[in-house]
Amino acid sequence: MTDAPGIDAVFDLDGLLTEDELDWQRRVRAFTQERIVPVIEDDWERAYFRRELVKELGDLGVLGMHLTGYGCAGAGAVAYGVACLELEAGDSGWRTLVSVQGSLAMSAIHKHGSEEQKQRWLPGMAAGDLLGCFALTEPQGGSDPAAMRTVARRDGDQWVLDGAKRWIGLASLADVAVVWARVDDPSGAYGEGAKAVRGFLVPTSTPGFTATPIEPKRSMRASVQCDIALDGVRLPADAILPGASGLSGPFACLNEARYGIVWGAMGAARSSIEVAIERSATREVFGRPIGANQLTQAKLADMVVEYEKGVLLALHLGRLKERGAITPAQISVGKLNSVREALKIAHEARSILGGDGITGAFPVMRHAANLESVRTYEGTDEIHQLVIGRTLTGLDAF
Ligand code: TGC
Repeated sequence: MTDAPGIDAVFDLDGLLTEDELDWQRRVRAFTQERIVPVIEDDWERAYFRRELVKELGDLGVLGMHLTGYGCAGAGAVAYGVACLELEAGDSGWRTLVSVQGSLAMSAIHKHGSEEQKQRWLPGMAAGDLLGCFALTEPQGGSDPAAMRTVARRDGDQWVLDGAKRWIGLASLADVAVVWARVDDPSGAYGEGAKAVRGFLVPTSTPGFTATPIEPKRSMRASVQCDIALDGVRLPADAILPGASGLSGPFACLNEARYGIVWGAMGAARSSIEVAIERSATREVFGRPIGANQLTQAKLADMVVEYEKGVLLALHLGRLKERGAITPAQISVGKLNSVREALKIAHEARSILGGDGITGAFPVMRHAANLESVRTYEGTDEIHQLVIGRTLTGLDAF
């Protein structure tokens, strides 16, 4: 370590947080430093998912931490965001796990499930004893869920699901999959029109459900993303989520996950900046530390400016969310900005590290590679630009 004052010398985010939020920050940061950082380079290199950490994350209270009841912590939106930032400072894959479990799978059950479904699944998921996944995206593309082909057919008092999903985080490890499918029910009893999109809770042990990890990946290597095949998956009538009809059901969950990314990506950015500052003070070229050069200082300054803007935007969105006043277009602004700027910051940090920056001795290439996934899932840059564009103009350009 060096004596370089670091990011906090310019700007003190902590002063804007409550005691409760600071407590979450301290605890999740300690977990990340003790349990993720020491092993992540090796895990990432070997494409190894460290399953035992899931239970530890449950014990820490971060799985579904922003939900209330059913063993969930009932934390505020900013506390959840801060936790995402700290986890992603370790690795995007671990923040992704918390997003998939808490913001997507648990949130779908919490928002749209029956009381019985909530009692059955949520306490075990909050504790980290059960894993969930969220199966929306299909092989033909993720940007247009309205083109969904997976079908749920009513057969007597059962549902039968057929179709395929792709890029589904944790699917091969999950106990339950939240599967979105187009209901083939001419009676119209399960949604206005015969083809409403509905959610189903599918225990992954159900015959006909297969999840296969997608390999090899050059990103998110310490995490698991899968193809899912649904071949005549038979479910009881009460497997349907009663509270969601239409695409607004899954989109409401995507809002939660996208919000977490607004904060999380800034964690990868902070980690990249910290290592660049450290290196600037210790690496000497032309007889002095590289941080004494104007070009290096300009890079560091620009990185910190974007980091601070990103965190302030995340905090603003968090406070709006806590008041119930956040809109999807605002979340799009945050997701677009955070991931785009975090990627630029990681690349700039790599340039400050020189050749060493491409090695596994430093985290920046891992962050940059992971952020390519984060940039693509939960709405690409282009999708968020078009959501913002539609809000600005009132014109749909999809
Ligand atoms: P549109 O006509 O705009 O909307 C259809 C219905 O949905 C409602 N809605 C929303 N509700 C809540 N939150 C939002 N953000 C919403 N956006 C739309 C809307 O009000 C409407 O409701 P209703 O009741 O009137 O029917 O639908 P559209 O097809 O025109 O939407 C266009 C677009 C591009 C915005 C949408 O398709 C979109 O967001 N596309 C991107 C989808 C996406 O993010 N895909 C990636 C999924 S990532 C994933 O599945 C897991 S990744 C993590 C992992 O598993 O590892």
